[in-house]
Amino acid sequence: IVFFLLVMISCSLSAQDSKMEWWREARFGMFVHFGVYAQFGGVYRGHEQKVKNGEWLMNRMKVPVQEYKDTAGHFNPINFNADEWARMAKDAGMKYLVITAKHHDGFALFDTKASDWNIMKASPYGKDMIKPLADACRKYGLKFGIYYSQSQDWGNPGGFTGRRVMKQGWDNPDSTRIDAYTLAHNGSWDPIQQSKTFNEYLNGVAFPQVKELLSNYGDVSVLWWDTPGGLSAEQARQMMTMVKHLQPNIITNDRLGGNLPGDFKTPEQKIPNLAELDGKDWETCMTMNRTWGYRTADHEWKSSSELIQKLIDIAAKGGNYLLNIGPKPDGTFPVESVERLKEIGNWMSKYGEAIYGTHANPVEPVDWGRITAKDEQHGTVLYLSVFNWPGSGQLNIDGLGNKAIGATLLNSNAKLKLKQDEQGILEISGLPVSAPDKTASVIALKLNGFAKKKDFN
Ligand code: H79
Repeated sequence: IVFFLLVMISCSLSAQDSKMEWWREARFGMFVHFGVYAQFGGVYRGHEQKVKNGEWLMNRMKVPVQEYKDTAGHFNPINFNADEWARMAKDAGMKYLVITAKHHDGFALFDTKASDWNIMKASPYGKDMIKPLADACRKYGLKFGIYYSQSQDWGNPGGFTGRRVMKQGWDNPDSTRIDAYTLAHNGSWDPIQQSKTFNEYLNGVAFPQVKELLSNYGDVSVLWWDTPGGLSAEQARQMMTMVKHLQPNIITNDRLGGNLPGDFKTPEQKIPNLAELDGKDWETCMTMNRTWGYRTADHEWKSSSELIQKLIDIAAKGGNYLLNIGPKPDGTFPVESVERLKEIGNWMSKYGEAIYGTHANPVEPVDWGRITAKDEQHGTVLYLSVFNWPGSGQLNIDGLGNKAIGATLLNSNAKLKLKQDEQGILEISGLPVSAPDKTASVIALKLNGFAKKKDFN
C-alpha cells in the first residue's frame, strides 16, 4: 500500500510538472489591463485620482454605477490591432499574454450572454476583443491567458465584496456624493443581503462568463483570478471543477479564494526575497510605471535597464515576470511602453538564453549581478548576468562546488580565462575593459557535473 501511495504521489507530481513545463520555461509574459477606465485616464470631473491604479477610478472616485456604465457608450478602441499587440509581446521576448477579459468594474471585453454590459452591446466598437487576441497569440506562438475578476464586479449589486476596501477612503474631494454601492443597492450595508446577492452574481454572471471564456476561444493556457475574497471553499471548488473540465491543462493563480492554493503565487509589484520563497511556482506581476489601467498623469516610468535587470533578478530566483501594459482608450500602447518593449526585446534577442528554460541560481548570490542556471546533459551551465562590469577585466566567483570547465561571453568571440583554487574560488579573466552591454552582459560558465554549492565544512 505504501508503495502504491508513493507511486501515486510521484505520478501526480510529474503530471503537475508536465503541466507547468511551458510556463516554467517561458519566464516572461505580457499583462494587459484594458477597459472603459482607460477613457478617464485617472481623471474624473476634473479631479486627478490620488491612488496610482487607474483601473480603480470608478471605485475610488465614487462614480455612480449608471453614470460609469454609460461611458461604455463612448468606448471605441478603433485602433486596437490584436496582431500588433501579440507581435510586440513576441518581439519583446515574451512567451505568453494575459488580458483583462473583465476587471473589477465588470465591463466585459468579450461577447457574453451573462451581462449586457459588454463591448458588443454597450459600446460603439461592437466587436469581441478576446477572439482576435487569442488568434493572434496562436499565430505568434504565444500562450494565451485570461484575467477574470471573479470576486469583484462593481457593475453588479452582488459584486461588491470590495466595499470593505472602498471604506478606507476616497479620492473624490466632493464628499457629499454617495458611493456606487449605495446607489446600486439603494440601501445600507446588510451582510445577509450582500451574501445573497453575491451568490446571485456568482451563479448568474461569474460562472457563466468563465464558462464562455473557456469554451469560445480555443486553448486558454492561464486563468488569472483577482482577487481572493467572497467565494466559499465549496464555491471555489465548484469553479475549479468547471474550469478543469473545460480546459484540463490550464494553469491558474492563487487568487480564487476558498483557500485553494492554485498553481502559482502572485507577488504584486514586488520581487520576493530568497527567504520568502518556499519552492512553489511564482510570478511577479508588475507595471512599467505605477498604474495598471492607462493614467495620463503617471510618468513614473521604470527605465528599460531596470525592467531587464528585474527580469533577470526574477529568473535568478526561479520566478516568472508578467509585465503590464495599460493601452490608451483608442486601443494602442503608450509610446513609453512601446519603447521599453523594444529595448527589452533587443536585450532578449542577444541574451535570452540566460532566461528561457533556466532555473534559480544554485550557488551563492554574487554582488555584481545575477546567476541563472540550465542543467544540460553533462552538467550545469551557469549564466552570469553582470550588472556592474569590472574595470579590472576580472571577475571572481566564490562558493562553487564544481570545477569550472569553460567560459564564454555570450554574443562575442572573446575567450575567457579560468583559474580555480582548491577552495573553489574561481577567477574569470580576459574580459573586455568596457561592458559589452550597459544593462547586463552575460557569461556562460560550464561546470563539470551538476551545480552544487561548495561544502564549507
Ligand atoms: O489588476 C490589478 C489591480 O487592479 C488588482 N490586481 C492587479 C493585478 C488589485 N485589486 N485589488 N488589489 C489589487 C489590492 C487592493 C489594493 C487596494 Fe487600492 C488598496 C485597494 C484600495 C486600496 C490599489 C490602491 C487599489 C486602489 C488603491
